[in-house]
Amino acid sequence: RILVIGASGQIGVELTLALRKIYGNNNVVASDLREENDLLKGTGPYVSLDVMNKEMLHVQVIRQNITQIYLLAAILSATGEKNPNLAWHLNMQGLLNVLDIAREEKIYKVYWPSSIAVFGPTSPKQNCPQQTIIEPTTVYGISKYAGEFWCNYYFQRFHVDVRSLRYPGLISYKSAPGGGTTDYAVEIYHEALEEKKYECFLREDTYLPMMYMPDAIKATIELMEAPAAQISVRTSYNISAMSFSPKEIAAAIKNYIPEFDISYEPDYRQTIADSWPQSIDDSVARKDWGWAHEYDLQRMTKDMLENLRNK
Ligand code: VAH
Repeated sequence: RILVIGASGQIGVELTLALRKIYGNNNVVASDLREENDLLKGTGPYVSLDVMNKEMLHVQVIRQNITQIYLLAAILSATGEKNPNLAWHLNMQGLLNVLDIAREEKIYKVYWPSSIAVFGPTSPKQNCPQQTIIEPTTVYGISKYAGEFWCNYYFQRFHVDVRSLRYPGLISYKSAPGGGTTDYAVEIYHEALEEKKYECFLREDTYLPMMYMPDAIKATIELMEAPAAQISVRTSYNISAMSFSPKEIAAAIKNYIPEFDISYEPDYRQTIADSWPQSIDDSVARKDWGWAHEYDLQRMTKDMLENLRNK
């Protein structure tokens, strides 16, 4: 059975629903510190779980007959800069608790997301490669990069089959994002529909690597289902779909809501965004396990606005 930790978060809700569709509702146990997200209610088992409580986590893994763990609980880049110690402690200890239990209980597979936030100002800005100079300047990026090496260590030393993806900024309509620098790209759709205007916390020309949630979920499932022999990267794979700026996403929205107006008030998150690459080279993931994205900015915008209107 699969345990999803952080199941009520932006990725967790959609990943839990996708996994339940594939493996059966009762075979996917959703868990979070927070209460069950409404979209999950009635779709399968839910347990309250604090990933920082290693003993409780271990009890649940045994009691629920868990054979795979997806660890999504984390503090993201913007929130992390306000709470550096908590971000480091949760992001790092949460992963170490899961990896150690996976080793002890011989868990079949573990998934843990990294992020393009591992890259820093000294990494190439365009087509940032899988391996390059990587000097993160946010606590979130530091914790994700350190986590990548722990994943590789547990694979090499203890043969834990842990797999990871460096997600770009993720955009979705089913559940709210959780304190990231790329959250503007989600907020802008809601505000465009509700207020016909949006005050963006990044400069209009801030290009960032982004991906629509259906592509991120597809990549996660495909990575986890790929034969182990095809996995050549045991830190974390670059994956990418598109890059755009606030100006470009605003223009895409204007095609549907002509009166939509955007203004710009950069805040502390501008410094974080400026430290990241503008585009990512994901050729290793495409070569190793056939990764290919399906959504570009236009197709995502159409889908986002249609679904938010129906909500
Ligand atoms: C964040 N959404 O903004 C996350 C992600 C690349 C961005 O890691 O922190």
